[in-house]
Amino acid sequence: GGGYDAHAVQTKWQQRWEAADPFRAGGPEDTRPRKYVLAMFPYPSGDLHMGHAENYLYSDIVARFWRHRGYNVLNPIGWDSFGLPAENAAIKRGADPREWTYANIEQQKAGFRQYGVSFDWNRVLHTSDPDYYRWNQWLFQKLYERGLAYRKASPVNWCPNDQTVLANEQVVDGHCERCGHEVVKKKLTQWYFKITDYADRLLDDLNQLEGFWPSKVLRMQRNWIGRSVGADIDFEIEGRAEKVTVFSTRPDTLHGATFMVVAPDSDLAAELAAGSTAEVRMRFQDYLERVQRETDIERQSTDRPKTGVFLDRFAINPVNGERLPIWAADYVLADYGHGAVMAVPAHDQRDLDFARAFDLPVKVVVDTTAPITGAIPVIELDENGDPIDPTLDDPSLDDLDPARTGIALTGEGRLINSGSLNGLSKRHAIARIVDELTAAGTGRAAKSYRLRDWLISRQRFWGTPIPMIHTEDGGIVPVPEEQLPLTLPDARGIDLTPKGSSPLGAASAWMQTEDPETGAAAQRDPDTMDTFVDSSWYFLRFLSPGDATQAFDPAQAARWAPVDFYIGGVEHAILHLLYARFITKALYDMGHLDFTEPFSSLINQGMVILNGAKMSKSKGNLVLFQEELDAHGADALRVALAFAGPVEDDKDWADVSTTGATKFLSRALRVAHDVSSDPDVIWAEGDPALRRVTHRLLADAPGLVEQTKFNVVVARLMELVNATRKAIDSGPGAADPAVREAAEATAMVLDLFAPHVAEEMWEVLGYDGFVGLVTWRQADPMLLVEDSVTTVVQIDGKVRATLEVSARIDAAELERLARADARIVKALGDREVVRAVVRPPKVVSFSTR
Ligand code: ANZ
Repeated sequence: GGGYDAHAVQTKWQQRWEAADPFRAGGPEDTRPRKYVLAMFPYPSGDLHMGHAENYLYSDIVARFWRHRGYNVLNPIGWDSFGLPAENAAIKRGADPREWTYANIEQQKAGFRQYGVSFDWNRVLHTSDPDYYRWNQWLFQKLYERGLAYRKASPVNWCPNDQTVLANEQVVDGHCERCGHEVVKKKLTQWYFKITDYADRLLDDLNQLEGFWPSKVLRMQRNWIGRSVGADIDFEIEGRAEKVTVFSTRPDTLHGATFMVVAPDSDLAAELAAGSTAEVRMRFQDYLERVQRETDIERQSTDRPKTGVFLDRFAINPVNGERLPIWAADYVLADYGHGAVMAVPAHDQRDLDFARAFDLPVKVVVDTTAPITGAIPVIELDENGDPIDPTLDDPSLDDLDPARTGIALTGEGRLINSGSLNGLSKRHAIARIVDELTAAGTGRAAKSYRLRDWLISRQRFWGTPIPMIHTEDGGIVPVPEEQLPLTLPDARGIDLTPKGSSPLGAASAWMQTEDPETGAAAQRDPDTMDTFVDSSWYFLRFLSPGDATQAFDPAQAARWAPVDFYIGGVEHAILHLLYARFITKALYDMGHLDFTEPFSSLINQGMVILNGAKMSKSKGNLVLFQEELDAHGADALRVALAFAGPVEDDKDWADVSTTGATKFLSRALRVAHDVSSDPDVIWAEGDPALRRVTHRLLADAPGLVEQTKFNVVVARLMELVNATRKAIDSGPGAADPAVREAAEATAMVLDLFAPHVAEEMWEVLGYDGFVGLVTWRQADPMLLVEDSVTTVVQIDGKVRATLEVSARIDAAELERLARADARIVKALGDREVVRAVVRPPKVVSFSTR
């Protein structure tokens, strides 16, 4: 029992921090080693919520820890303040998205201050400030100069609810990542960033992050990039001048190709159909309309019946001159590989399903019953001891005929019916055919990726205007640098209701500009940038946030970046984290950075849930951060969350005890009040049992914090406070130096979790400065020895005393302890020791004769 006034304590220390600014990162004159700690910056969608409470607690624990360990720590905060929720809220209330956004930011700032987060408040940024998004525009133009930003007309993902296009990364299982509405395809001309140029590096560099990033995130990024290795093969087309190239991961099966399939929604299909009969054109058109209503997920589903249209056109197999009928079918996607495949039904299940549906030939070219290694077969014996013929149960190739079984032969085997490839294994056959195609000029080794270019145009208002001008003659030129930032017009007077095109397009005064070269009338680009552009480089802006001359200072980037500790939700595994990696590499290539990976280590925190369920407004089960803060104070909330379980796990608020945390904090504070020794008392004295608990915490906590086992550190702190209480009440008492030592260590380690109470303790203990800046006390290795042993002390062969000593004690120390022991001193009397035999840690033997 017995609380403490949490609010009085926290207000007092928050005011002192605000006045003294102790968490400001050191400048260039600071010679300490540096650490850059960052939690993914918040979106100002309203008050802070429990997810924020968790995320920024964890990064603050790490920041505070590194300060104690002697580092110059950068722990900045800013706001990801462009985006749809502000715009939707503004539309609903007929207000300005700007007002809504900045009011929320102010509220969140106040929330963070009340929560006691040790941010460097001198570096605050908001991505919706013109002096931030001006550098998005710089980045866009730099990418444009290097050919990494370009426009193309293409079928894009369109969210009918949000009335804007989405990047592939923002489509989750066919639905809008933001609002959950089903996404449809729409053909539009849009701006793209050429992330595919970086596909190999984005994939290969993941190896460097192994062990430093969650393996789940690494796996998701690898799958998302989705590199396939194979060959491009060129097929001649009857009645067409140009060849058609297909991508295949199995060029070894080229002799088994029996038809070709093109994506119905590709330009190629339209052209092939146009060159065919009137009947084909009609049937193709009908089919195309049907396919355009399907989602990619439906198209790739393996269990729906295959559909398609024969185009009455033919391709020629480059290795054997065979005529292959060309079909259009929805299982081939327009934007993968080349939008066309050579169909090998014997060895590809989708092709086989199609061939069986339309009665197309199936030709086996890999004998999957033929052993491909030189391994000696294991011969089994039957009950009579006779060898069982291992081939007896094995089906023959005839039994496996895919045309009859409907099962494609996708396994390993030896090539047959394939000319020069016959007898080769798959691997050797692939190498051979690639060589042969290369020599003949009809093919080459190739890779294909799942990754698509990043579509960054958005048809919404509250974002960075795209800094490009459309000239009268249809040309595109960058907005001249001296005209940047190209700022948003006042939202009032603009109809923000989503209509499928950008509201900026209707702001006619804003849209009108002139061609910077000729002065002729020209139009601005009406779209704004995806807000993931803003967050792809914000960690660099924190390093020189006020710089009006450049996006970031490369010298500061060299000092601080990459980020040492990054924390955020797993929902960004692909989106933000992939984009930030790409932009970092692009900036590296431009010579602005000396590193290629932005985040050296990454942690995904779990969620705060309630009674096993995700919290949400609609379920009415929200635990409100501000209410918890008001009820229990920052420290109890922080301790309760840190204690609730491992960082990566979900924490069920129903199991979290803020009351328990409050009790613990008042006990800790009471210990400090009870300490009656002087501040200048010497550590290294006093009750060894308590000292051992203190020093074990000092020794273990660093490793535990580095492994983000924060809950274990809190448990150990509780253990120390209990041990101290016991020492005061029923042990050596409050004046024992070990009690002061324990209280001081408690304050220092508690600072990671409950900084206000920790500062209060420190002051009560008689110190002036902030405990948040105190250097970590070194643990005494002597006190860390777990096992003590019993030493026997003899005088002239008779046992006179036993001692409890450390198992690792050395001979000199053991002899000193034995000679100093009161029983030995008494037993010796005035006799003189003429010989001492010391065998640590078990025996000391004194002889007096
Ligand atoms: C012939 C072949 C024979 C294939 C065989 C596979 C097995 P991943 O691994 O996903 O990269 N393909 C190529 N482009 C396609 C497209 N636009 N839409 C649908 N399928 C496409 O798959 C590569 C394989 O998928 C390629 O290799 C091609 O079929 C098909 F026994 O070529 B294969």
